[in-house]
Amino acid sequence: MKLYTLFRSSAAYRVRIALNLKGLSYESVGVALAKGEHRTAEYAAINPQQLIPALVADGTVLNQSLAIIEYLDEIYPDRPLLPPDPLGRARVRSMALAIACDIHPLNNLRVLNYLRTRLRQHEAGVNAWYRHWIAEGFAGLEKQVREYSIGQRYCYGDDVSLADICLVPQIYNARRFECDLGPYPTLVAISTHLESLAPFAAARPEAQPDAPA
Ligand SMILES: N[C@@H](CCC(=O)N[C@@H](CS)C(=O)NCC(=O)O)C(=O)O
Repeated sequence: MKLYTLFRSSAAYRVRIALNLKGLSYESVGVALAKGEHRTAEYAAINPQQLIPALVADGTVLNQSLAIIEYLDEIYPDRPLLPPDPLGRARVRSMALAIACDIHPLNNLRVLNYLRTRLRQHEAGVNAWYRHWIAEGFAGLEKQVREYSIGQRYCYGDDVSLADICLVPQIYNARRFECDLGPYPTLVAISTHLESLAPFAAARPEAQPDAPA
């Protein structure tokens, strides 16, 4: 398998965690967003949505991190990433989608660049935007994990799931932009536990081949 990735891309980080949880080896191909490499015709031929990640698997290209992860979960069902019951799956997907659909897209590079260039926002305004949407999303998630987590080790129950795969990269982003995580002690406790697990640790940005030395 070949993963088009960037060390600090949280969507790629999700897929790296899932690949590691499934014990699948892959080759990393770095795509430098800051240099606009995802905007090239060459990359558009790989991923028509021109975002990362993209995964080459089984002779085809997959995109959208959650679609990739659910595909991997179906093809490699050992160590499932979704609970066995419909209610559990709905709750895990609710938390994963809160991050992947409601927080992350608002703080994506192209959105921040639009604020900077077209709307002429200075860096303080961009950072305030970033922190606002993290706070909005994390407030609801904190309540959910308090209800669903057993022992503050995983977002749902007592096993790793798609929600955990989405949480850890989003906490990384929040720390990178110096968001106040004080109001979300359960999210932080869960993320700290997850970060100590080998599949998560191997996927962290600093451990990637395209990370700066
Ligand atoms: N919903 C997509 C989001 C992918 C995405 O936005 N990736 C970011 C990096 S984390 C990207 O390629 N951004 C390029 C840009 O904003 O121009 C997924 O989950 O795969």
